Amino acid sequence: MATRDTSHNSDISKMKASADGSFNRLPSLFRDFIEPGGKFAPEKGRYHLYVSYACPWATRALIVRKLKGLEDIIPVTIVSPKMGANGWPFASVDAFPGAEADPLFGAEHVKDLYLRANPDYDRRFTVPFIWDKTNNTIVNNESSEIIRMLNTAFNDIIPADKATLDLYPAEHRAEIDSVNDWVYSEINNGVYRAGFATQQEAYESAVKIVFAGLDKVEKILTGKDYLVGNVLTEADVRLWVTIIRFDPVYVGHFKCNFNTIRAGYPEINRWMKALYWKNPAFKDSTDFDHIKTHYYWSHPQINGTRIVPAGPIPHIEPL
Ligand SMILES: N[C@@H](CCC(=O)N[C@@H](CS)C(=O)NCC(=O)O)C(=O)O
Repeated sequence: MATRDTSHNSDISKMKASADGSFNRLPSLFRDFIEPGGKFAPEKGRYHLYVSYACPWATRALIVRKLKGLEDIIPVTIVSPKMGANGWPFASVDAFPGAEADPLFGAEHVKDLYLRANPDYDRRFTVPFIWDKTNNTIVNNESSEIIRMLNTAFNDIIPADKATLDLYPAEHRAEIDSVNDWVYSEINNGVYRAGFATQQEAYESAVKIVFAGLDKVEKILTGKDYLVGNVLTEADVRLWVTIIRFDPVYVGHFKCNFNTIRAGYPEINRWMKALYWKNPAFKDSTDFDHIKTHYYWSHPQINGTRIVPAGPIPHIEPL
C-alpha cells in the first residue's frame, strides 16, 4: 500500500483551476492497446473493465461493450457514485445501491488499483480503465481509445453479427474524427469547463461555447437519426453520454442553463430518446440515480449541501 500522499489527485474539491479560473483536463497516462499478436492479446476473461454509471467517459465504454456483445468476454465492475477524498470507492466501503466490490483485489478505492499498477502514478484516478489480469496492470484509461479497442480487438472471438458492427467505419472516419473533435471541446468537455470554472468570465465564455455547439448539433440532426453517414457510429455514442446527462445534471449543477434539451432542442431530444428507448445498450448503461448523486454529492466546491435535486420529472421523456 502506498504511503505517498496522493490526496491532491484523489480529492476533486482540492483540484486547482488555471490562473484565469478555467478548467484544464490533463491527458490520460495508460495508453496501451489490446490487439492480436501484441503484448495485450485479445482473450476472453483476461481483461476487466472498471466504470462508474455516473461518468460520461465510462459510459462510452459500457455502451460499446454492450453493442459489441462483449459482456462475457470483458466483465465489468461498477463503483459507487459518491466520489470523496479518496476518489471513487467500491461498494465494500460505500454500499450505494448498484455499486459493486472490487472482485480482483478487494480494493477499497479505484486509486488503490492505479497505485498497484504504478506506485509512482501522479495523475487523477479516473474511470473508465481496463485492467489486464495477466500482466497485472492497467492497459488503458482513455475512453476514446478503449471504445476503439472494443470496436475491433475482439472481433475474432465474438459472433459474426457483433463482429461486423463497425462504429468507426473506414468510409466515415474523416467525418467522425472532425465531429468528435468539436463535440469534445465544445460539448463533452465544454460542460465541465462551464461547471468547473472558478471565475465569472471563464464560466461565461465556456457556457456560450456549449450552447453554440448544441445549436450546431441540432442543425446536423434535423431529419436524421445519426450524426454521421446515417449509421450508428462512435460519434453518436460520444455525444449521447453528455446529452443524456444534460437536463438532469448539467443545466443545474454545471450552470448550463440557457436552455434544456427537452425544451430547446427538439431534434437532439428525438435522437437521444430514440437511442435510449429503442437500443438497450444505451438504456442499460444509464442509471440516473448514480448520475445525479455523483455530480451533486461529489463536488462540494460547487454544491456545498450535497442535496441531490429530485427532478427533472421525468429524467428522460417517453418516445
Ligand atoms: N480522458 C478520460 C477522462 C475520464 C475522467 O475524467 N473521468 C472522471 C469521471 S467523469 C473521473 O474519474 N474523475 C476522477 C477524478 O478526477 O478524481 C477518459 O475519457 O477516459
